[in-house]
Amino acid sequence: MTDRDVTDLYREFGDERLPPGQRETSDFPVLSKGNRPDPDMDDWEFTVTGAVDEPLTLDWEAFRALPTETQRQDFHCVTGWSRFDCRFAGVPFPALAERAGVHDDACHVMFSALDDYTTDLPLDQCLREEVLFAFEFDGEALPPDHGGPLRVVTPHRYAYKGAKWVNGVEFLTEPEHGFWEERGYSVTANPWAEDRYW
Ligand SMILES: Nc1nc2c(c(=O)[nH]1)N[C@H]1C(S)=C(S)[C@@H](COP(=O)(O)O)O[C@H]1N2
Ligand SMILES: [Mo]
Repeated sequence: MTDRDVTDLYREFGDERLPPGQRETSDFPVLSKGNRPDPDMDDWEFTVTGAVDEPLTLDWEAFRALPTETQRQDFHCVTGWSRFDCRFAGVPFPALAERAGVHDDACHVMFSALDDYTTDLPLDQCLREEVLFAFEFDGEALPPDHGGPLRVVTPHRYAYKGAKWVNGVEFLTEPEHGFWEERGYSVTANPWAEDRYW
């Protein structure tokens, strides 16, 4: 498995690794809107729907057969803390997109999760190697509180863009908004531009 350090991606967006208005913490706080789901992995399914050539329904074994990578990434929460050097292993978003065959007119993505959380991002912000469907953190299975068995991580965006307990991706031809985006959080969520709310 390749091990890639993507902690320098901030250079694309700003001068400092720590985005403005953030403070660094060595903890990994847990932020969830509700209860933690506890899926039975024999029934677990991941779906890819919308503007694709091949809609997919993958069980855990099929999902884990996708290409994987380990990355060192930073994690920026919109409430003001950042955690440097998280090691996540997962499936890069572009690998999943390629497998499904995304239509040319797709421009946006909706992620959905087992706790009914949803979050959306423009497609070009998802088609990046560092957007991972992560199943491992620091060499161990991703802890349930942090979204295990599977979550999204978005080191170039505030962490609310990373759906914990993710179980579906929909490719959209028009933007739609997710749980926090409907409640006034930024759709773009660039930490170096402090796109927090709108
Ligand atoms: N499914 C789901 N994903 C979620 C959330 C949630 O409530 N449900 N909270 C989001 C928010 S607001 C943040 S800051 C991060 C927190 O991730 P953590 O609990 O691993 O720190 O998860 C995001 N993903
Ligand atoms: Mo958050």
